[in-house]
Formats: sequence, C-alpha cells, structure tokens
Amino acid sequence: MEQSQDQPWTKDEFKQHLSALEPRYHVHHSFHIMMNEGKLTPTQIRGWVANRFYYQFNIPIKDAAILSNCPDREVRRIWIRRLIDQDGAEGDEGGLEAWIRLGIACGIPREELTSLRLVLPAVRYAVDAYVNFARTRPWQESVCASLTEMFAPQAHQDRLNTWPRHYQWIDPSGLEYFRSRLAQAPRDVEHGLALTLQHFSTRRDQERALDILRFKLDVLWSLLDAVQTCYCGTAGNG
Ligand code: AHQ
Repeated sequence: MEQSQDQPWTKDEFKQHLSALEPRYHVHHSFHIMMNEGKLTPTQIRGWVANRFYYQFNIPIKDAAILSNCPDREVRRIWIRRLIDQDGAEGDEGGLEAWIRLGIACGIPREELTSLRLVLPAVRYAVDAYVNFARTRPWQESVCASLTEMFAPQAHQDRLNTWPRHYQWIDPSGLEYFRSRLAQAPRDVEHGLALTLQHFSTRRDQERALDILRFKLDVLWSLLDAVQTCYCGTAGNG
C-alpha cells in the first residue's frame, strides 16, 4: 500500500533515510580523494590540519552548548563523555592535544596551530555556523547534527591506511587522533542515533532531521571547499 506523505517512517526506514545522505559526506570531496590518493603536498596537508583544528577546537564548545540546552540528566551524563574525550582528563591528554600532535608531526608548531592564525575566513564561518546552531537550536536538533559521524569511521580508517604509505614525512605517532576515533565515534553515534530516532517521531520531524543532517554535511563540505580553493587553487567537486 502506498505510504501517505504524513505517515511517520519506521525507525529502520528513518535510519535508512539518514544513511542515504552518505554521498554528501566530505570523504567524497575532491580534496579528501586527493588526500587518500597521496596527491597532496606537505603545504596542502598542513593547510587541512590547521583549518580542521578550528573544527576540532570547537567540538567540545559545541557539545557544552548541547549540555547547557539539555534538561535531561540521563542524556547529559552520557553526552559529557564527548567533552572529556576532546579536552582530556587525568592521565588522558584528549583529542585536542592529539590533533596538536598531528600538527607537530606535519610540521606545524604548537603555537602556530593553536593561535588559529591559519584558519580561513570561510572555515571560521562554517564552523561558527555549527556552534551557533548548537547554541540556539533545541538540544535534540544538535544531537541529530552530530550524526554525520555515522560515516566517519571509514574516513579515519582510510587515513590510517593511506597516510603512512603516501606521506612518509609525517611521523606515524601523529595519527593517534584517527586511531582514537575508531572506537569513540561508533560509541557516540550509537547514543546520538538512538536519541534522534526517539525524539524525531512525526514525519514532519523526521524530514526536519534530514534537513539538519544536510546542513551539517554542508558545514563539512564547505570547510574542504575553502581549504581546496586556498591550497589547491580550485573549488571542490560541487
Ligand atoms: O573528530 C571528529 C569528531 O570528534 C566529531 C564529533 C562529531 C560532531 O559532534 O559533529 N563529528 C565529528 C567529526 C570528527 N572528525 C571528522 C573527520 O572527518 O575526521 C568527521 C566529523 C563528522 O563526521 O562530523
């Protein structure tokens, strides 16, 4: 029987619609493809690391905004793990420090990376749009926006598989951040997806969830557009 346009999708159907947005994920951006094919120069790699640091730097700020908007203690006590993963805790330097070490391994001194001097205007604009979204939208919408990470484990694995071969000038110890996300991202996605499937229950809400994920996919895509335009002299693959 033809499903009516306002009939909610089942959870499986909803998850399939979210996953169907994968082709818009930034691993398919020409900059990322060139990266995995070993075609980037040290300057282009450093440009990506320095600009992606602005995204990484803002992840815990974004997650703190979600916590501040969320009245549900059960959600907060799990979501707070994300801040600790990035900011670190006793005995664990955390993801931001690991990304700084990636920068040092690629030849970017700690102070130069953390000064944010290398961050491009369009990267700042895209990342700030994501943080402001998390500050101003209901926490459930920001949880949904984090689900681009459904597609991230393959991105991290690709880097671990290709950088040591293609970029032998980078000390492999600098790749620790990618290794750390192989376990953390699926754990985070399991929680974020369960919340999204639970809180976006009408068909209208579910369609809104797809719009939110498209917005976040555009944030990641436009970050690479800016890096490619600046460091490769060409726009992305549209
Ligand atoms: O390292 C990444 C990370 O910690 C997060 C958190 C999550 C969010 O809350 O939006 N998204 C995300 C992502 C990370 N790394 C990106 C990459 O390609 O290395 C992928 C990115 C994402 O898919 O949103």
